[in-house]
Amino acid sequence: MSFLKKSLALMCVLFLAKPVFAIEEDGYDLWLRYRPLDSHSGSKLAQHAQAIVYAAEPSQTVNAAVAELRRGVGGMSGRTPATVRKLRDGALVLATPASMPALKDLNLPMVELGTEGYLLRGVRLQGHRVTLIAANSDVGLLYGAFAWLRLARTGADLATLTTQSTPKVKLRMLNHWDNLDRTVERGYAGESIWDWWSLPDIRDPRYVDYARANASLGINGTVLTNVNSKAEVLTPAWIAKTAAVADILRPYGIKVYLTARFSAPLELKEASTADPLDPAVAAWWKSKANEIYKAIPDFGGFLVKANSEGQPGPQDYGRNHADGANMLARAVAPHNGVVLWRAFVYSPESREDRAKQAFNEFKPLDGRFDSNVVIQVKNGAIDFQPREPFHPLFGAMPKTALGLELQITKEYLGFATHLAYLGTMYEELLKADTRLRDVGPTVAEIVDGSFHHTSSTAMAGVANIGSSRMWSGSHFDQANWYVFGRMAWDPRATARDVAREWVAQTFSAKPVVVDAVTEMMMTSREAVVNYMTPLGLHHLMDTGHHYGPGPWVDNLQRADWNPVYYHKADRNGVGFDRGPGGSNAVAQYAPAWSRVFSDPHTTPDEYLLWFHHLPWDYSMRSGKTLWQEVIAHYDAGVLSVADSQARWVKLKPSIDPLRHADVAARLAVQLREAQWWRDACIAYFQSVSGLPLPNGVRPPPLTLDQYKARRFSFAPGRG
Ligand code: GCV
Repeated sequence: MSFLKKSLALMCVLFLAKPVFAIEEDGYDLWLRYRPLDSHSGSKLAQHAQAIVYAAEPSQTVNAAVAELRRGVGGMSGRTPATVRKLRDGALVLATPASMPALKDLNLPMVELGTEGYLLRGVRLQGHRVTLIAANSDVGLLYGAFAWLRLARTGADLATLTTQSTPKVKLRMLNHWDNLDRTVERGYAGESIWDWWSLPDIRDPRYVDYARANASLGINGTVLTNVNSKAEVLTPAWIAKTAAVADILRPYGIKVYLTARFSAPLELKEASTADPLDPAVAAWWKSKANEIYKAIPDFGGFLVKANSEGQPGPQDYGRNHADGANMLARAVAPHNGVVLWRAFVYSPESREDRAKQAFNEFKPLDGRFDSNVVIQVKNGAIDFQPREPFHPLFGAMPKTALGLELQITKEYLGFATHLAYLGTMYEELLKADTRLRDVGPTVAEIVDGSFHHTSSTAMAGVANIGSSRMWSGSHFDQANWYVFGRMAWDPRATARDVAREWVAQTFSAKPVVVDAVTEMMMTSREAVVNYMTPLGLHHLMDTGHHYGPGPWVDNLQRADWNPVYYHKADRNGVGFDRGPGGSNAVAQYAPAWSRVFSDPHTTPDEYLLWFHHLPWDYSMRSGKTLWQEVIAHYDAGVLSVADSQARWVKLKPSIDPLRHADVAARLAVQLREAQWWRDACIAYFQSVSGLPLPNGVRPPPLTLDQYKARRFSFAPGRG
């Protein structure tokens, strides 16, 4: 063979060996990519979806389900199924008892499915072998269609399919912290997705994709506006804009909600007070609710932040949270609306440990809220820190509907630049045993209502969605939206399973990719805890933007806004004493936990400095001193990011170049910033402890003053 021929042959081999990615992916398609399967899998898939059958006149929701199935099957197999009315072999059949009376011959467990559940099963129906997607409602069919596509994408055997699922939580909601000027408080994904200026006339097609993505997870409600939003959102112009969004989301089973500023009647100059017990105020809210429901008949209701961080509330008039919540609840009750009233409260005047205040205010009100009020409680008692013990209100209000609020956007876990998969954090919380009995209930059993037999159940996630092309600011942050939705549907889902299915749909279903990326995700949150706030430390971030370390900050107007309030580090030790000799926050937990948390020797290491102030030479379970252990955790956090970075490099041949490069760039930033957190915190704690660094520990490269001098006027996410 001539040299030229040999070179050409070699080039051909190299070209063929290199994976060819059909398109550069920018992340817009999320986990709903439906890229072509290999030809064998593609034709197997097509065999099970030779046509889509719906036997009755389709609603908008059924049309959405059919369109998704056509898009998905077409994308994955190259063959887009026709939509027909009559049964045929190999069809995918969408059926409710109303659309197909013959369903009853199959003796399916339809009652178990409730109003939103679905069932997927290969059956013989009137002589035809078909795959059935059955539900009691159109939205159940839509959820079933998405579930079937998910299973197809993740390699399930469609021939032997038999599965059913019902959501365990009734309200599965996103909370947008989006302002009316399109800034997003704690948003790291660009401007608000809601283009308020152009609504209601211009309806961005992206809203439909937003609805599809949420429906694919079973999310059925969205609060469009920030809990700190202006009262203006309740004026006619905004109601019209909200109605336009509601029209787009409705076919996907998603209701819209708005935030209600408690002082709205006063601020809009339509009342002389906002006192909830004043009949004129109650009448104002009633008429406002009527006005909204006229425009949006299925409006979900209001989310309220009251008497918290400067927001107005019933306490401004000497009333309590129940007075305020019930007054609003009565305005929406005739329309089946709900009031989600947040328990995230801490007072500017109180000198009580901030971690205790919500419990102190809400626990005495147990049983005093109307049935359409849900008290929305953050996962922990401070504020979405990388790790917090579960909020003591879970289990403490048996006569009240308690909803769970999680943060999907990563205000305290590295914004959209750090890779931190929150599935493990959510799972840790949901599985936490409240120990009200010898064993259980878990937080999940409180939240899904199974323990206290509550019917109004809710899980809300503070959205990480913006107008960024990749929606959540980074590819991996899409996984946090995804896992929130999957766990709101089923709080017992595991972080690992959800990660695996997300990776398979988002990057590739090849085991080498799924295994490696899942591993990166599963270790990522613990890495962040370690390089930011190990061993129960919390609230060490810098001021305002909350970007980067600021353990030295001690000059903010309110004591409980300062990191020094939380770590209390000095020459003698570190940590917040919440035991019986300290703030006694431990007493807010069930006695079994209270005992465990009262003693540093029984407190789990991960909560040690949350509950105890301990000397630097305190002897840890590992045999190290506390000082050595703190440093070891900081180092472990940095190392873990480096490991993930190395794993990602190896995946280069299996991931499309655009997304691979973007993630690689972010991991490089994360490694640099993990190092920065580690160095700055060690420099600070060393300055207060006066201790030498243990042998072999690398000293921070800069002086403490140099870390303190860093300023970030450009950091995103301020409200
Ligand atoms: C929407 C924290 C955040 C605020 C947020 C608040 C809340 O304090 O930093 O941006 O305000 O929580 O949950 O209300």
